[in-house]
Amino acid sequence: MSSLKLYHFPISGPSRGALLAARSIGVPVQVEIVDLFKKEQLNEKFLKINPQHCVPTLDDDGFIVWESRAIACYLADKFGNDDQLYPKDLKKRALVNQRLYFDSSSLYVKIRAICFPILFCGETEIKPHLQEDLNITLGVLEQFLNNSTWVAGDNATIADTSIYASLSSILAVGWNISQFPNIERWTKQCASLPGYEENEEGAKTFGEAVKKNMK
Ligand SMILES: N[C@@H](CCC(=O)N[C@@H](CS)C(=O)NCC(=O)O)C(=O)O
Repeated sequence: MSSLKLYHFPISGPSRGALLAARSIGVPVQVEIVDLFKKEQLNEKFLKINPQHCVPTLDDDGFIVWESRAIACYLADKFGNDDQLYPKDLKKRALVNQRLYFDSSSLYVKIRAICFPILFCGETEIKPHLQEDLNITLGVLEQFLNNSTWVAGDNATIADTSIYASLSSILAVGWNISQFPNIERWTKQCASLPGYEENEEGAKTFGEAVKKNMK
């Protein structure tokens, strides 16, 4: 019997992104918590599994892969019941990939730039240029949703689970998205994603940890 283990920390947006994808795919994963606040990612045992010592990390019967979006793609390709979550059609897949890279290289990066210094470097305020930078990126997400129910088409894909996991972190900090009506509509829709509540719990803890350090 094969075993699928996800090394996970619920406060981490990328980690929640991989789990949210697994929940949508419907594949059972055994979740093993790596407590980043206790620096458990630096334990010798975990370093042997992932020398980059980050969560999420997937172990599929000895096959190890990390990077949340790579994990989501792998799980969807291997265990998806159909190709709705990660289309096989070249152009549809390219659009999902584009949104995944948008999250990985832009949205998540801007959110991290705001939250990391407050969580770990003693800062107590959000710098105005970082605030503006994130809102510019949210403007792009708003455009994706102009004529599209989900971020990459008419049904939810792993681009939605990834982007929602990122966005929910900053929403939990109290980010105002009232100037982005499409994003507001889409975030409400995301409540229908399997694993939504579990994601919200982790995002809430993340938001509280950031807010606790803010003036
Ligand atoms: N691009 C990676 C980011 C992973 C990442 O940075 N994980 C952080 C938590 S949000 C982590 O494990 N940090 C601990 C460390 O690097 O030692 C992904 O999407 O999986």
